[in-house]
Amino acid sequence: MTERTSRQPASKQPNCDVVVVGAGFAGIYALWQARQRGLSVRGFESAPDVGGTWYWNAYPGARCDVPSYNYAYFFDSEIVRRWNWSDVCAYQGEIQRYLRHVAERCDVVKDIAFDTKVSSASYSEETALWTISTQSTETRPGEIVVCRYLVLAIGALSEPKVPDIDGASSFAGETYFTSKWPKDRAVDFTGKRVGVIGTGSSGVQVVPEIAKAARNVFVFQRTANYVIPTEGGPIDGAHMSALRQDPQAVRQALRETYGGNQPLGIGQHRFGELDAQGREDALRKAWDGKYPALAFRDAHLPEANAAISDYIRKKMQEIVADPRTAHHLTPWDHPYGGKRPCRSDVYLQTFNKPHVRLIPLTETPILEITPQGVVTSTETIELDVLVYATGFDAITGSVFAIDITGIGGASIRDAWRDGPRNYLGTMVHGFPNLFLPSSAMSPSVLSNMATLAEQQIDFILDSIVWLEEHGRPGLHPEPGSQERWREETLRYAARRPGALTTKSWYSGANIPGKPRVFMVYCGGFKKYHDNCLTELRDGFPSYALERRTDHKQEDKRQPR
Ligand code: N01
Repeated sequence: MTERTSRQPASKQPNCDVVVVGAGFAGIYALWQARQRGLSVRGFESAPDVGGTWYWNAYPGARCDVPSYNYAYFFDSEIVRRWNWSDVCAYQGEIQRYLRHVAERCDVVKDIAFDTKVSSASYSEETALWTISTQSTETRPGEIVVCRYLVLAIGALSEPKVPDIDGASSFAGETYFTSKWPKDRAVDFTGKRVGVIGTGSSGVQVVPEIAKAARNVFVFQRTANYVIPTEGGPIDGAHMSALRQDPQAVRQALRETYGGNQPLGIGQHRFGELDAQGREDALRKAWDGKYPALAFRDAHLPEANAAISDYIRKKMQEIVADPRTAHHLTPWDHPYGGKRPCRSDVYLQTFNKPHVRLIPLTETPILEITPQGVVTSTETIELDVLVYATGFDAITGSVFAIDITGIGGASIRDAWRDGPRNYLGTMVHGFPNLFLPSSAMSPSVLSNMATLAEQQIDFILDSIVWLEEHGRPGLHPEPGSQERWREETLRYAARRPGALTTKSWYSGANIPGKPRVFMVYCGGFKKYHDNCLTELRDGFPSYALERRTDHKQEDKRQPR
């Protein structure tokens, strides 16, 4: 593939109103919402089908780890009423089929150019338009599209982390990445010696599946993570019927919660209200209910969090038979929630099988990868297959993968050199009419991403309609608003146990050289949503409003 890098002269006429990049939860809904508002749209997606993260992460065992009846669209009651999930936590294939179903029902598939990667996006102050270039391939020339509004629904976890291990490319066996799993064939592990590097959510889900067929599985773990029970099996019929009675009420209610999920009502008491026995009972009840982190109403406070962390550590060690393996699998170095916890009822149990071995890299680090396998400080482990579950250049990686320039030709890579800056997690100063759903400083991965996708796209399209109605060509936040939002994000992070002290992708710590900034807003979904509503209601007091430079349309309001 070759990449078109030359900047195109700014066109004065848009080809369409809105360009949406990405066809996952947010992108599909953005295309539909834009059409509903009478705007013309174009969509671009690098994959051959819709799905976004649920297209690419097709590794065995990939599934949602919040209930699918929550992790779904609610904007269309008929979708809620007609779609039947086969499992409380649906697997990847079913979620991708669901997204295809919604895209077809909304009739947006025709708007999307698949197999098309957007390589650059540049804003012209002269025209208040964005020019988007797509990468040319051997069979197809790149395309230039000019639009008024650009929605980058490119996901927070879509730019895979390239492992920085010496000799990685020399490995002679089969190599796979959980984040780009082959779609055209089933990978056969039967009788093979398989190494898996990485023990985050992807590693935890894929290891038990590989262990079903492989001769040997070697799990290379750098940092132990919390693994808590998950839900599974058919969805309770009564629960689903209640939810289907009034999906729009549920949609509204989800936005009033902390995390965008239906409240489970598990932790009834505050930590301080209970004696030692009461705490133990609450912890056991929450563990049995599959949500140990909800044992107490104030589970986020340090004392309660410490009790929850200890309890989960104890339960994890009870599951693993070999005490040394159990010790290494237990996360001693950070509190619960410092890293994103994993959910599985089979991962820890897999280490009780004789052909599965944990290699704790804290004791025996990887020195290099050779054609034969992985060399650690104490041994050479020969492998037929190597699976990388090494994660993503989260949140900013997908943004930097596109060459984005705003006012004065300023690059977003420069604007975010010291870490991302934006307002309400969606817009960046100096980049008018560029919208970034699921990006930095939004509730993103600490909330239900499907609830967030709908809420953010509603906010974005409401903002666009406001601009149209008020004859304003451009909107972007004031620098002061960004700073205020960044401070608020960091203030909430400081209250979250382990957020600022744990090495995690939440703060860019998994990528060497990446600025360490906590990138997730943890003030809660409701607070976030209320902030968005206030801006809309009050006419965007925290934003700069651009004027037309061609003076064709007279401004009715003074710019702030
Ligand atoms: O990635 P991760 P992921 N040598 O970054 C290790 C979502 N998700 O793909 O912790 C050795 O969590 C790294 O070690 P360390 C979810 O939000 C959801 O698993 O950096 N090891 C870590 O163990 C999740 O949080 C679901 O020390 C190396 C692992 O690789 C996010 O996606 C399912 C290494 C990476 O873990 C990312 O999850 C899957 C190296 N050089 C994903 N480099 C659901 O269930 C990295 N590691 C919904």
